Amino acid sequence: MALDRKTPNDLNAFWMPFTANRQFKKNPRMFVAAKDMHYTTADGRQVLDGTAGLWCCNAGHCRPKITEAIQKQAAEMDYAPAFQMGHPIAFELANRLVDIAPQGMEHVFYTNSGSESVDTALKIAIAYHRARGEGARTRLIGRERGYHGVNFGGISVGGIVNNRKVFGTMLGGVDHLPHTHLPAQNAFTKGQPEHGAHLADDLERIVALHGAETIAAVIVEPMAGSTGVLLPPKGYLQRLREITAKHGILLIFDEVITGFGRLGSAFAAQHYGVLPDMMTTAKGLTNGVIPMGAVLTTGTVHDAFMAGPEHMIELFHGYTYSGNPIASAAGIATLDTYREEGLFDRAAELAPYWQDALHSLRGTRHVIDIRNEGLIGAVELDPIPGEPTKRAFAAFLKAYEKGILIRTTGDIIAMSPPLIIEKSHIDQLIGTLKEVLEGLD
Ligand code: PXG
Repeated sequence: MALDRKTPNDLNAFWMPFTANRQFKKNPRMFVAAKDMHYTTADGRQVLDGTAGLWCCNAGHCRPKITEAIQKQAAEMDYAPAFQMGHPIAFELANRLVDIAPQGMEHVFYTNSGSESVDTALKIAIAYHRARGEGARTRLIGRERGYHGVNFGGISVGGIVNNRKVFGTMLGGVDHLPHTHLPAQNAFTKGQPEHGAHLADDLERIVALHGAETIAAVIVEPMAGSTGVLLPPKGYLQRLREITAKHGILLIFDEVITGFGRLGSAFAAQHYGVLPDMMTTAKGLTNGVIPMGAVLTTGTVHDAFMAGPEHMIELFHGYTYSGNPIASAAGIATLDTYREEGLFDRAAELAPYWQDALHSLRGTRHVIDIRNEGLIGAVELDPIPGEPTKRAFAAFLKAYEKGILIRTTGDIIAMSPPLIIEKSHIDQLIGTLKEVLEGLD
């Protein structure tokens, strides 16, 4: 009974991820239960989930079909290897993923997280070129302010300075495109901004600098989430696709956040109408319930490996838990839930209401920009001079007190509610946030 255990005895042993540990442990915030749109706190309060956990519980919390699938699979076959052995459920999930993916995405490589999906995709990119006799193509191009998880490949191509700077030299041979945030031209744009497609042309400069024949892949989030919701300017992704194709460079979309309905389509690739060569996913794949990620590749990428003697392993890569049966069961039940409840369409239908609600915060104290797409929104605050992040974190704490869960990064408040959200919840979320902001120093 989770609710009986109001406070664990000692908070010292758990070194918490991406957390101000000392501050948290002096004044802990604990969730002990969740259902649909709400968390229950240790002191019995209901908190409206404005962030789908960490952008992952797209179907809401403790959904019966997913819970039952996990229970059933745990009792039937808990674990089976996927190296040189198989189990049907992982194949079934792969087929189901290909069914909802953009046409051309034909294969699925399983991982356990977004970070592993990213590192897997980067490795596949380099090995793909080598398999085709272009072994000099080893460079990887990311983008400033990009978030691609926390493993060494991901932080190397990533562009979030705090996630990189204390971790040494990382991967060599990496370069970065400029980010696409142009507040002077684009502040308060609803949806995709007009200005900035030309920033994709910087890839031509990078190609000229290094030589196309040394570049394996470009990886970007089609919509940058973690850095504070930066949308692709109109035409930007199309231009990236054209330039990468022209130079034989693979294009990887990191869809860890944008996958599974967040923007109103299964994937951002469909939403924006641009087909990459690979897509990295995690989070919403299992509704966040069991750790699982997947890299989707085109037939061309996959088929390049299917040469050589048939008894040979084609790709020396994989994880003990790749395609774990319980995770696969959770994945299938999650996709069933999305489909049966029409949640991707629901996100698209609610998007205009969400957009209007968010932009009603324009003019509220401290607000210097608002950005949105699908069921994602960001409200950027004017930082306290000399004390960046402090104002947004104060908003987060106040919001939690008032019964809503938001996320902050720097001085940006990000929201990404479960796709089952009702209009009344949107009103509560935005109304409470307005009160919080008006009350801040
Ligand atoms: N790529 C992208 C685009 C992500 O957003 C990862 C990779 C890494 O996924 P894993 O499963 O290894 O964490 C992410 C993760 C936030 C926040 O508040 C975002 C993420 C994770 C935690 C918090 O913005 N994104």
